[in-house]
Amino acid sequence: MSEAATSERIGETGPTIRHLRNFVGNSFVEGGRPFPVVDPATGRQHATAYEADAAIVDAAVAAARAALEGPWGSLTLAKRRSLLMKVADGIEARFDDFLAAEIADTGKPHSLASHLDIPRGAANFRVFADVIAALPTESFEFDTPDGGKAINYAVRRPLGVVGVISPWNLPLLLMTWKVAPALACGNAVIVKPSEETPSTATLLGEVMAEAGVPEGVYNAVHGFGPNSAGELLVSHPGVRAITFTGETRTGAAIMKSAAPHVKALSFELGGKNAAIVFADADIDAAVAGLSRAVFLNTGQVCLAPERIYVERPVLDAFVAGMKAKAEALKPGLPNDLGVDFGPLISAEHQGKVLDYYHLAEQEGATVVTGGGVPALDGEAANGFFVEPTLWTGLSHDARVCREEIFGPCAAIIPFDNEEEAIRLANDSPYGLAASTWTRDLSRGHRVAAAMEVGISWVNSWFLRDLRTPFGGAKLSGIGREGGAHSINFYSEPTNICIKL
Ligand code: NAD
Ligand code: 6OD
Repeated sequence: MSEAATSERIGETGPTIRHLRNFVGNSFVEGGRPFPVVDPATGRQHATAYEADAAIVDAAVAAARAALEGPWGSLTLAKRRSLLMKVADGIEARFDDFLAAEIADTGKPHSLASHLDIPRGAANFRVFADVIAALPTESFEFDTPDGGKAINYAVRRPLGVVGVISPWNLPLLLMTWKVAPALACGNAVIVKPSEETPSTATLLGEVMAEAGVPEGVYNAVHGFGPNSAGELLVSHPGVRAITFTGETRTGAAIMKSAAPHVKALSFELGGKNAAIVFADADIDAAVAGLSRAVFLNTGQVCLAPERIYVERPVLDAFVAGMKAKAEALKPGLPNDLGVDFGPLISAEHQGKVLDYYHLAEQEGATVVTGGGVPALDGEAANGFFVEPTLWTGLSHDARVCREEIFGPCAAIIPFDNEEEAIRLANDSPYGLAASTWTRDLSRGHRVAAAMEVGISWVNSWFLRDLRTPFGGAKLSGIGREGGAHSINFYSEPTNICIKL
């Protein structure tokens, strides 16, 4: 890394504005239009990132290609796996730097980033280093028409240069969830993190270089979507595949840009997830589990339920329990003692969520709690906070119950029987996740399997085993990642048929 071109140490504290350069071929490169990166907890700029132009994206693609044709392409699986483990070690060795970077970009509470985001960043590399080692390839022996025998077996080749486009809600977690399996399969990647949260992708560049990952294997370009780094990456003829997490309509735009080159696509998109609480459920457990589900990361989790269907006899008890949990949350600055509720990502997103809060009232909601902006002192007074919010009295057909809000809010709606609950939960253009709460084992299996979603939890939510298929049905995605599913996406099988 050249001295002049490295980013300033991201872990520094204080009023310094950090400079987040594009990372190409294991160096931070000069150039690109500067844009501000804002701390959502205070509304203040904390960094300047540099928007990659066509020349920088071209350079990243060239570096990635050179890596594939050079040392990376000929590395043994054992050496690749060992490098992935070193990257995981590197993230852990610089845990505090990653924590500071993620907190500065997102404003999320220290307790959340330190327990979820950063540990998962490291775990993603370890898990996929193990998955790739344990995965068998298929093999079939068969009788040939001439009375002889032949054997088929498949070998996996990398796809080539993979573009990773990630969102702002769990920046390091969601980016490494794709980078790790892509590298395990021997690809080279170009990451385009969200313009709101470019810090940890930049820092990961430093860790990759420190771990000894060859030049060009990991590149990070900054910028926006349309007419910017995102679109340049998606439409680049040298990029073979795009793996994307974000909004459904962005996925549609990416499909269009990728179409002329018939790129492989993996999409993890938006949701309008349902939870179902039966009268036989452990209501305290349902309240604990679903209050976490609705409010974790200020509701900015794609899997969060924004519709909760509750069997009528336990409606009042459930609503009272959820209200108490919402009102116990403490909003504020990420590092302040006891703070467990952060801001939304931007002033724009705060405006969008508050518009839905107003719409809910216009659509006839009873506001159980919240509905506005919390009164905060000091620096947090300029942060992009909203109150945790619950509604009753909304019709299942209300816009608030059909459109993804991506905020800390949910509508609680009564139902009278299992069939009605299943029908209401499935009546959505989205199909990402569901969460069913019951003590009846048979009902748990039955209802979970009836959900038209990619991930169906029973008596839990966001309980993750990274070997399992992850993705969405309907408008919530294309394909599955996780375990062998990731390896299948990030590699190209070649079947070899040998006449014996
Ligand atoms: P977004 O779609 O606005 O942006 C995601 C990324 O795409 C960003 O890096 C952005 O710069 C880039 N982008 C935007 N337009 C582009 C274009 N035309 N070409 C190339 N790149 C483009 O999403 P967001 O606001 O960052 O994230 C929130 C959304 O992500 C929500 O809808 C949420 O449900 C979804 N999400 C889904 C999952 C999942 O696993 N299914 C996980 C997290 C978030
Ligand atoms: O846990 C994961 O692997 C994952 N992709 C989570 C997505 C969360 C959405 O916000």
